[in-house]
Amino acid sequence: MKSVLNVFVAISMLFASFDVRAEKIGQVHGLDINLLGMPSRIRLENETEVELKNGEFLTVRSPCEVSHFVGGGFGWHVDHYVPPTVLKIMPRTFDCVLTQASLPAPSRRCKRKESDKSIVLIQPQYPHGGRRQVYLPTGVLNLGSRLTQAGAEVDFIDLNRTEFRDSLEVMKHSDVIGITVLGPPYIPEVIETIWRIRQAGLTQPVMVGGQGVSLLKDQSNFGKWFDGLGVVQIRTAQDIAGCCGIAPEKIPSEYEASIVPMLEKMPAEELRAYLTKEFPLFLSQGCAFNCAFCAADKAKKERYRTSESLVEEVRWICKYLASIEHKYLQAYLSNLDGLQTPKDFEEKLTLVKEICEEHGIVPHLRCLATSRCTFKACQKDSGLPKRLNECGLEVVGFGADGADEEVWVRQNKTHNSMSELQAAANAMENAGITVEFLMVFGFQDDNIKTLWRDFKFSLREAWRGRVIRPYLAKSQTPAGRWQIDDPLVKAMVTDPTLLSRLDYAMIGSVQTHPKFFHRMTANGAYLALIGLLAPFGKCPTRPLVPVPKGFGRSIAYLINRFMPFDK
Ligand code: B12
Ligand code: SF4
Repeated sequence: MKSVLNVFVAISMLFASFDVRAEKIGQVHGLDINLLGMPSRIRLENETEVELKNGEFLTVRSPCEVSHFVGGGFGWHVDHYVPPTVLKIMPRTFDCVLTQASLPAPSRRCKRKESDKSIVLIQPQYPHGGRRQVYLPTGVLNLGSRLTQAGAEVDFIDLNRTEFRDSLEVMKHSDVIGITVLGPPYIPEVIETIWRIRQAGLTQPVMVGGQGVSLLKDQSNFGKWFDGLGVVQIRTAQDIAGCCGIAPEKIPSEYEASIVPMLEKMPAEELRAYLTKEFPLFLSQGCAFNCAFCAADKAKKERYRTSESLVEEVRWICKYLASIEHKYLQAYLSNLDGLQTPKDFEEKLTLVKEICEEHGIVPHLRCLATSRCTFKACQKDSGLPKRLNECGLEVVGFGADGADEEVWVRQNKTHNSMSELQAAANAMENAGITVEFLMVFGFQDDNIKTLWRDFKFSLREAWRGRVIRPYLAKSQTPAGRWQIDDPLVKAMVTDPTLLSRLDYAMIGSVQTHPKFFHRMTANGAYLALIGLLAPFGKCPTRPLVPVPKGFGRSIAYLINRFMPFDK
């Protein structure tokens, strides 16, 4: 009888925010009324308000109201709340008296200010063809969690999911607006977004951060591109602190933060959209090598995030996936070279696997790696690939990038060797891991001979069962090789809309491949590879086309609109 009452109470509590008046309740078991990270707010008779975070409990002995936080970063909201399907009844007993008189739910559009600073972080729309790419923006969510931990009230808007005009209200109520730039192709889109924000009459400071702007070789470019928009370029945690008016020591580093505080604020349908397909899982940052064309956080020792932050994040995600009966966790690991620090890599993947197992979830993981470090790691420990595969590692992408020793020397990629590339690929395949070769080719100084060698290599490797990811090299890129005297660089500094042409999936244009014959041959090889391999499922890359200013604009726009996203 008692257990029936408990279940009744549990259900009443979960539905409590739906205008249901609950009866006076006697003794009940403690309930995880916060399951799935939807915090609950209890308002007691004496007007005291208590907020419960995931997994926290409260003994209530007087009448109270219960409301749930449903997210989107917009505040307390009741209407759209979908009760979680999993209900946990904890084995502890509490005295609990609950009455429900329905809190006046503050709307998403009119949030309550609970901390000194309110910040809204924005993921811009996908930059090509007016499309919307819904892909968990781990970087900006990681930042959001850091700021939340520092005491700010952080909202998040993904312009791939929310219309610009619908997000203005939230922006209006924020002290600072932050926009993320993943890479150079996003810069024109971000400039346009900020311009629209200013057009709408919003005057708050806008901070622009993310790897697309924080690692610029020539810092003066930022000022030129964002001139007159009232923005602050963010490169360091100090810059963030300064712009948000938060003491720097209050902001934890990205390595200590989990994205859980931001996930907790998301509405159910947003969580589902992001987490039931592949999402980026932050494990480490940094690569010890220094390839000339690469714009990543390179030439520095790889650094891993803390196990605590990883466990918190993965556990929350697994719990969520289990609750919606989704059986897989599909992640793209952030490592620039997964096998650079093999001990840490295995340790983190083991944690991921263990947590997944606890929740009946199967991990499907992919990462990038260098053949050098993979070869070395496998030589030292031949059982490593098998163990990684058992942890869920299913795909490894090696940067073959030209697959040509002459090109490797020019690109300072001499850690690659043909024999090690093959040995590393074989070691992975023998352990059941799919091998992908990333083929960045068509650099400015490539010639017909090197292009032909790249082409032959790709076909041969695809024939052997490997997946080829061709990309068209962009010899100048703002955070990589960026020679200020180069006319291409000068043109892009003057006209930032050209930066969208730096997308690796885009065919070469006059702005990236100025020599006619070189452009034709490089584009020809790129398109031919995709055309030959894609029908056999051996090439996931799809070409984007540059959008010209005049005639042809609509056609190019349309082509890009229908191109599958590059992941
Ligand atoms: C996952 C991923 C993706 C995902 C998208 C991820 C997403 N939306 O967040 C996908 C697969 C879609 C993707 C696409 C691309 N990517 Co990518 N991607 C990555 C990867 C592997 C992990 C990113 C990550 O989660 N990092 C971990 C988080 C914690 O770090 P973070 O993102 O840098 O965020 C921190 C800071 O930058 C900062 N920050 C971030 N945003 C903001 C915003 C504000 C306001 C502030 C203040 C601070 C701030 O705070 C965060 C920490 O708290 C990185 C490699 C890497 N190791 O970072 C490459 C990387 C970021 N990608 C890169 C590039 C170039 C691209 C493409 C442009 C490639 C292309 N096709 O040309 C495309 C994007 C265009 C397109 N067509 O989609 C480059 C960027 C280089 C550069 N400096 O410009 C990287 C470094 C890869 C590389 N080897 O060069 N990518
Ligand atoms: S291309 Fe790969 S190996 Fe080279 S510096 Fe960049 S991340 Fe490191």
